[in-house]
Amino acid sequence: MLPDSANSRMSSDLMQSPAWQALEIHAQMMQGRKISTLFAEDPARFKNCHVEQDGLLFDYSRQRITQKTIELLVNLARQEDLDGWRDKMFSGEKINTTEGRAVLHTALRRPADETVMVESENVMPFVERVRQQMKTFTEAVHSGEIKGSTGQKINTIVNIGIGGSDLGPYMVCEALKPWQKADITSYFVSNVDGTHISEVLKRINPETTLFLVASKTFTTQETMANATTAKNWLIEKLSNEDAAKDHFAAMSTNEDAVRQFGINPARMFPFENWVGGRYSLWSAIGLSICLSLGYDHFEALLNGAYAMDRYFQGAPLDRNIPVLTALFGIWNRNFLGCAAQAVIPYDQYLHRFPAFLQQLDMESNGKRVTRDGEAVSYDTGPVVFGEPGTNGQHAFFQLLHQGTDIIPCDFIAPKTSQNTVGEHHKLLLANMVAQAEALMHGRTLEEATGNPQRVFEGNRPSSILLFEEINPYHLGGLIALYEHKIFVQGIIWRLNSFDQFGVELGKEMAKGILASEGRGKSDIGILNYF
Ligand code: G6Q
Repeated sequence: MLPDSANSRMSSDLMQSPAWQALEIHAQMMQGRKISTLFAEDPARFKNCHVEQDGLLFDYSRQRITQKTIELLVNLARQEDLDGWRDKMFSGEKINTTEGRAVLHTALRRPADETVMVESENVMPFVERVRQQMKTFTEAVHSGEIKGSTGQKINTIVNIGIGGSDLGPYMVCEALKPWQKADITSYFVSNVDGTHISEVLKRINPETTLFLVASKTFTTQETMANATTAKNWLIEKLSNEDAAKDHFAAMSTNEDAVRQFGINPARMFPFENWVGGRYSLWSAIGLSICLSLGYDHFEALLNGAYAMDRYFQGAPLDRNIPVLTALFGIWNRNFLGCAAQAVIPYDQYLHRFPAFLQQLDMESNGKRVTRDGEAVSYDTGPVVFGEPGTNGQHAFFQLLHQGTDIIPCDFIAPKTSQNTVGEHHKLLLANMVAQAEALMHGRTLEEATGNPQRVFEGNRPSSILLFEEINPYHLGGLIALYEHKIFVQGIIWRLNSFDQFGVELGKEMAKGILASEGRGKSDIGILNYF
């Protein structure tokens, strides 16, 4: 039960609250303030506006903020009881109220000897049992102890899943390519467009392939269609009705459906409904990561995330990287009016990170009703998009520099590259810093020798996240950082970040349309042309 003061606060409008009002007044005072002037006024601005933590440097000196802004934003977080909500999440309270579920992706990376209670049961023994199941299976596949139905060693993994059961593991496997097992090739199939599975099936050998069906519900239309196609293909190619039992595994919460599909229950890797799809790469859904990279690297990923969890729980709010990134996001969205957020990794291996983050952020906080069911009167989650630098520079950065919208950027880079070739890494990092500086300084009409087309208004905010290197440990930390950023923003916007009713309407309508096919003329014009 929340204290009374909190209850009365919840029912009043966030925008009328003291902390929000103080920020409104501050925002008026900050109008017209230039980031470059803030630098000129404080030669130690970089020193004062960065945090170093466990191989990560967070430079927020190019945000349009002062220490006062941070103080007021922290007040807002306190007013919304961030500490209390954070503790509730970590301790297994059912903060996903619309679905009546705890939110415990953080339990998946905790050491086995810790205790996390859900409905008076410690979930850690279950978490550890599944981790051991994943480890044993991974090692048996790699050693050749587990073979295909014709006795051949498995050398190909095909993960079939979509949304949260695809984007996370796929992004991680791409990001950690240098750790990929030399004798394993991994594919990820998600789209119901038959092209996706067909292009993979063209390239693989049924005798040496293991299909992983990743689906929390095991009812998702796209995944079941792709899994069925894969199963039929396998049976036909191997002329063996039973082949699926040696060539399929499942990661799911739905044991009955897995059994019905014909997958050996011993090859089912379970997880619980307190793991949301987009937060599930740490669970059994990460089996494709284990098989692609080795269990030890999956463990390092978990450890990196766990270290970030501990830091998020313990660091003071005004020095806490996930909290600060969230607060700057709130400042930019609600007080500077920025409707989008770009995420630009200067690391080719992170090329799927923006796509992963799009789901994590937009599915979590793309909502217009509070956790109490009231319509919000303020803006919530921004549009999140990105591409790796430097590619993005030659594409949409035009709009970032000279467009009519101000779009804050997060730049992410490793200090050390996994591939030291000539001067490439120097060039890469120089480009990143140049973009951040150009966004901030812009170019005046005078500097542009009177040519208005060449004027950049500047004063556009950005942050830099600089990692020692992108390895399994730091990638775990990076993902957890963004998970917590999104959590903090959801708390401040008073949302339930852990449901996703917005993706369901279209799914239901697709079913209806499919069922109506062949029943004569449709009211939906385009259908008459299919
Ligand atoms: C994620 C969403 C969604 C989900 C997919 C796949 O948070 O809920 O992206 O992950 O729809 O669902 P299944 O894992 O149940 O197939």
